[in-house]
Amino acid sequence: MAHEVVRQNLPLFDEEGRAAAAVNGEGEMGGDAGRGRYYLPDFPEEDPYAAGHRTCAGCGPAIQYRWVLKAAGEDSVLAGPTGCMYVANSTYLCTPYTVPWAHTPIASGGSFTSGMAAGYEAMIRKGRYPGRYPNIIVMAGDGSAADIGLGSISGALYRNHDALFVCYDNECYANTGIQTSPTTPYAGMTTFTPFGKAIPEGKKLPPKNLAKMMAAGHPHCYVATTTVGYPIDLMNKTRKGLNHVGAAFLHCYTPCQKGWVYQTSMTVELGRRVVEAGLFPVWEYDPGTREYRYFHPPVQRPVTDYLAMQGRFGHMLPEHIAATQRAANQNWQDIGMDVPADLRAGEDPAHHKRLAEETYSMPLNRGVGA
Ligand SMILES: Cc1ncc(C[n+]2csc(CCOP(=O)(O)OP(=O)(O)O)c2C)c(N)n1
Ligand code: SF4
Ligand SMILES: [Mg+2]
Repeated sequence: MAHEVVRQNLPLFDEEGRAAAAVNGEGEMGGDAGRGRYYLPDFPEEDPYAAGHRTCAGCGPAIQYRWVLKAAGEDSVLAGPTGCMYVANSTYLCTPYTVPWAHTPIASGGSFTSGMAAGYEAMIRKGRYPGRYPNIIVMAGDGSAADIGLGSISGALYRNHDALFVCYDNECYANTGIQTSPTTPYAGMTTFTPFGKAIPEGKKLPPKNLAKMMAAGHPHCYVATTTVGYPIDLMNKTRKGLNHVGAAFLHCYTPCQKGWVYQTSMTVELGRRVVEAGLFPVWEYDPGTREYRYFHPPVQRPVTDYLAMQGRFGHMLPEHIAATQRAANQNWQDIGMDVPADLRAGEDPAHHKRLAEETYSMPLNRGVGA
């Protein structure tokens, strides 16, 4: 006799005024739009990713892991391909997980997770596993999900296994010493893309559009992008992906303090600024209607507000900043937003040269001449 596979249905958190709306610290619509701090009464107390890991202070992937697992809850099983979030979370006799977790080779996150999903389905049908179908999640780095393990994740999405496939994107191969990956942004300095006389911008290529590729290539899947700057959005998209019967893919922007060189307290701030600078569009793709829904941030910033916070962009020349602003402006247009005049002006290298001279040259020259 075949037993029924009972699936979980996780309720969504109230997002009103938290992720998308413009709210100030007092909870009112205000001038410093979208930058409030919020109390979430239904925030889960359970912490399947507990204290006790060994990631760097301010590690974005660790924040993402914690929130994804808070949203998923205790009835979950987890896989982690090789990368920082394998190595730093599985030191001998020390682990932050309170749920079952397994390491997979970097190339096999998708195939391993397919096997888990098919295994649970079969065991439940045969009456050999008494529980509900668990939340089956794999969280792979960008080196794994966008590069070495891309084929195996694409295969799992294509075959539509009922699991959530997450890419925690710290825009580099962090664990082996901050090497470039396909999602490293244009001009992002890594140990494999140093800047110098021959290549002053460091990285020459634009980042691979991983999530759009996943949505276009696997239109039956729930696909979404998010960042650690929007915790409720991240947790709700986790739950939507898990509630979707079939494969779901989540691409999450997660700053790497060590690789990007910024103040450790700025991880969540960067998660907002990258969106407000137009460099990481946040959206979700609904496989039912086959439509994209784009988040329109209430603040639009010049890319310099984002770049200036990180040492990995410190070498950029006016022409490189202008090229980055052009890419951001294209993103604004692609998600249906207007490009304000000051951001359009930023497409001209002379604009940045002028700004730099106004900001630094006069006080510096005065100091030297005195
Ligand atoms: C097939 C294979 N090639 C290379 C490695 C070495 N390696 C271990 S971790 C790692 C970095 C993975 O990068 P990513 O997936 O982005 O995770 P992160 O370290 O950034 O968290 C690499 C290249 C490996 N383990 N297996
Ligand atoms: S190197 Fe980056 S991704 Fe790895 S633990 Fe440190 S901050 Fe996190
Ligand atoms: Mg990485």
